[in-house]
Amino acid sequence: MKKNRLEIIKGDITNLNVDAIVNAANSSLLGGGGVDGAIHKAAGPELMEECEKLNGCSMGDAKITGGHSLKAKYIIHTVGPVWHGGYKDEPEVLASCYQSSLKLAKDKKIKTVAFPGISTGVYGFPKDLAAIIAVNETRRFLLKSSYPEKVIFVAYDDDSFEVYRKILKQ
Ligand code: AR6
Repeated sequence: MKKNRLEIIKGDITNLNVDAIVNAANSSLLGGGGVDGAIHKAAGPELMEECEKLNGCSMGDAKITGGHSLKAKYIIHTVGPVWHGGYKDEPEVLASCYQSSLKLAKDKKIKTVAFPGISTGVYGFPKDLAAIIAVNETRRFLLKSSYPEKVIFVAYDDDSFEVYRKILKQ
């Protein structure tokens, strides 16, 4: 796999000029705080109208909508696990979020997709373990698929950026 298919950016995912951004949603898909709130605010009220028709989403799964007022054409909504200490299959569920989201991107022939750190905010998943899972699952997926062409990991703060940087070096 070419190295440049993975990238890290520090900043706000809602501003990115990519084909799809991933939302760290909850199973209602009807909005919330954190990155979910920021995405709904930036995408505008039509996003909520579209989400209302989706009938929610299971943990570890993903659903796709339009990007509405965002630069991104699509939003992939995935529902991460709440961290309970690691003994409730949280790593496997998080891995499934990345696999399900990347599969949707592949099916739509999406070229560039940006992920926030799914579950690493209010859901409390440790950031370093989450980043290892994010990078490993993405590498595994890209080895067998030419879409998406590029995956961007969006770090919202310096600490998260450093965590991704170390893992991507390996
Ligand atoms: N751009 C990029 N990353 C962001 C942004 C942003 N604009 N805002 C926050 N982050 P969280 P979760 C980072 O809490 O843990 C919602 O209410 C943040 O620093 O948004 O999966 C949903 O509706 C953190 O690293 O999502 C669910 O109920 C990461 O995004 C619940 O929170 C995820 O933090 C999901 O919790």
